[in-house]
Amino acid sequence: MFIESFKVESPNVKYTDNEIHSVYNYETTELVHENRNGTYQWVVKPKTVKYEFRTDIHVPKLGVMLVGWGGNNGSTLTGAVIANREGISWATKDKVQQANYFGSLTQASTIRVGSYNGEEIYAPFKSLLPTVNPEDIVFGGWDISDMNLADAMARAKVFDIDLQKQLRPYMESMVPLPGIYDPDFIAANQDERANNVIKGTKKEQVQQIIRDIREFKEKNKVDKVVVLWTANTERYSNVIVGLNDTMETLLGSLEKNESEISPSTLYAIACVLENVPFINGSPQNTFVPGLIDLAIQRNCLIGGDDFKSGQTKMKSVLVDFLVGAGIKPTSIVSYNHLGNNDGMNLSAPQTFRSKEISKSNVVDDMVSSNGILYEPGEHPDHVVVIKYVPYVGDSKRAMDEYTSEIFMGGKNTIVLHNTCEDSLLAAPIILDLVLLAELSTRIQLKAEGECKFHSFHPVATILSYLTKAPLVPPGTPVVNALSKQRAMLENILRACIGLAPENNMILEYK
Ligand code: NAI
Ligand code: DG6
Repeated sequence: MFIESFKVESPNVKYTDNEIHSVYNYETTELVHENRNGTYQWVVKPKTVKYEFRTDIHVPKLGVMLVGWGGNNGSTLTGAVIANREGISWATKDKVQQANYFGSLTQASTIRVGSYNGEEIYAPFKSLLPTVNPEDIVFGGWDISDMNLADAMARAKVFDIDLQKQLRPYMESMVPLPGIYDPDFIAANQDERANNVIKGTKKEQVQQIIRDIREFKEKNKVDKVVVLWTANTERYSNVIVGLNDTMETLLGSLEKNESEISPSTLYAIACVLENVPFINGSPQNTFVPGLIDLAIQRNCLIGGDDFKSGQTKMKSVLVDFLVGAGIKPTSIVSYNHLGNNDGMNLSAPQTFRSKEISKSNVVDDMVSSNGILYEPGEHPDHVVVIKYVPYVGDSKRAMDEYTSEIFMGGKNTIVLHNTCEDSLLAAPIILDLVLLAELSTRIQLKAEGECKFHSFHPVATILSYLTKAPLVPPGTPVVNALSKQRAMLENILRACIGLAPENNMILEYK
């Protein structure tokens, strides 16, 4: 059964006019590897840590500035939110289609609240805590192409033509601000698109981005801004001691106009200096160590990398299932072909390499979780191929072959073929990223023994469900398995309203 909303009544939870305050017992374990009577053994000690959470319930008026606003993802997300807001429906050859948010965790998924009269009760994910309504977001942003959003939507060829016609009047007047362009970081084939660029030194470019954010905020009367990179995939920046390895060297390199600071890092510097959350939806290492250092020093949220939309999402489900079932994946081969501008940009070896890295590291945690199947250091063969095929446009084809060793030397091969518009997978993920990033900046926590409440670590691991290569603070485990990432996010939000983690034990019926 589905319910729209609920309220928690507990001595551990207090709702005031300003916040939800919860006291939460975090049940965890402490591991000790100790010498007992001459032999080392692992000892596991269950442990409870008391936490307090405070969530500000004032939902701000939110501005979202997309870097690459005029691209396929940017124009698709903007059009989709308008279509939902305006209640637009359109004729397809099959039926009259209503706008929806399918594919968005926050807008279209549910959480289990409990059982009632023998029935499982579910509520919207977004009913856990007050979140911004997507339809209240003001969109804006930058693009190195000056095309207005209506023409950009037509260029993207993602939406049905009847929908495009209805959206055009809303989107014609939306024109991206000039962007930071450096041909050294993206494919040469993007050059003819770059007719809307910020001039000047790198420092001047950062200053312009800061001015843009301030003016956008002022003009649209928004309380908060989140910036998200959905521009072209860049090549990796070289990480060099003295250049970008610390906050000081990175800011020093900015002063010196060093060529190795990528455009995405420049936007990120501007955002962190302005205390505006910055999310990277592409695979490149925007967050060089110096930038992470800067974000930590300034306590400004950063999150990334690379939207986990299709093939990789499936991989982080399937490999988790196989390894969790005691089956040993030994070879994973993933082909993609696509014909949109992203595909064209990825046809250059350096940008492809960034994508290859983020698509390939995704099974590491699952493989290393099972020392029965894998020797230390052993890995499945894992190959990723991407080809540009203009004819298929945004309708990406992903083909995967998983070969595994099963019982008694047997072999199992699973083959998947997925076809769908890439931007229709990515747009709802962008929405979730900005909504959850905003929400997480309203949460404060304090563990027992800490004297002051503080925000989450600025490197936002809470967003990992939505990214292929989750950015984590130095020394933190990376979790790629999709079910664990979802559980982490959901259970943290549950803790904020004093609910236990979803443990699926259903003991009341055992
Ligand atoms: P797109 O090529 O259609 O859009 C990118 C836009 O960024 C273009 O309009 C381009 O002019 C603009 N741009 C490039 N450099 C810029 C800069 N420095 N400043 C401002 N604007 C700039 O690509 P699409 O399909 O929208 O994808 C965007 C990014 O998202 C790509 O990096 C892609 O790899 C990544 N991504 C996409 C996924 C999907 O399912 N669609 C999933 C995962 C990641
Ligand atoms: C080729 O794979 C193009 C890429 O931009 C991907 O479409 C995108 O990163 C989505 O990847 P995945 O693995 O999540 O489907």
